[in-house]
Formats: sequence, structure tokens, C-alpha cells
Amino acid sequence: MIKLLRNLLGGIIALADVLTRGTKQKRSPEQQQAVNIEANQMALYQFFACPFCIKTRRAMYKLNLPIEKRSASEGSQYRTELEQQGGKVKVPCLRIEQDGKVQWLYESSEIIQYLQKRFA
Ligand SMILES: N[C@@H](CCC(=O)N[C@@H](CS)C(=O)NCC(=O)O)C(=O)O
Repeated sequence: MIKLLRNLLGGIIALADVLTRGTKQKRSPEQQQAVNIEANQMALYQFFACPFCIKTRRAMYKLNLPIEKRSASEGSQYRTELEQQGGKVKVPCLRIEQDGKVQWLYESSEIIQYLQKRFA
């Protein structure tokens, strides 16, 4: 029951987010292409209705970052990956691949700060 209410509330927040997102950051086609290539090296492990994930997805949208979203719902392959490779099942978590190394960044505020520093 609590889970259902939590998901319902999360769904409402997710809808409100989509309706109030505003505009994306604009770049030249060349700049955006370069950003897309970098974003391709990342993936966000998340739950659809988690408020911390919604906050993070909102920042990704505003920064115009086409980062793949991977649902870490129960029983999913991505949940197992997150637990085994990231170290714990907590979302959001940003998987960053760079120079042949993989980093798992937890905490919505840290993820947003990282993305703003790198792409804003
Ligand atoms: N301080 C964290 C909170 C993240 C958090 O509490 N995430 C919850 C979902 S809303 C979670 O992953 N819980 C583990 C689980 O449900 O298995 C952040 O800002 O990212």
C-alpha cells in the first residue's frame, strides 16, 4: 500500500516535471554532436517515480544531454549491474565511462553538480 502511494506520488511529480521543464540548453549542431558523443559514454540508473531521479533527469533535460536511462527496478538486469559493479542499489547513479575507466557516481546533488560542471 505504501509502495503504491509512493509510486502514485512519484508519477504525479514526474508528470509535473514534464509539464514544467521549460527549454533545453541550445548549442550549435557541432557542439551538440560533441556533447552527444560524451553523453553516449554515460548511463543513468534510476527509478521512474523516484523524486531524486526526477530531479536528476530534469537537470539532464535542461542541459540537453541524451544520456541513456536504465531502470533498476526489481528483478532487472540493470539492478544487478548496479549492485555488483556500482556497489549498492541506490538510485540515481550515473555510470561514467572515460579513458577506459568506469566510475559509478551516486547522490543526485553530486551527479547534477558533475554534469553542470562538465556540460553547462
Ligand atoms: N540522497 C540520495 C537519496 C536517494 C534515494 O533515497 N533513493 C532511493 C529511491 S527514491 C533508493 O535508491 N532506495 C533504494 C531502493 O529502493 O532499493 C540522493 O539524493 O540521490
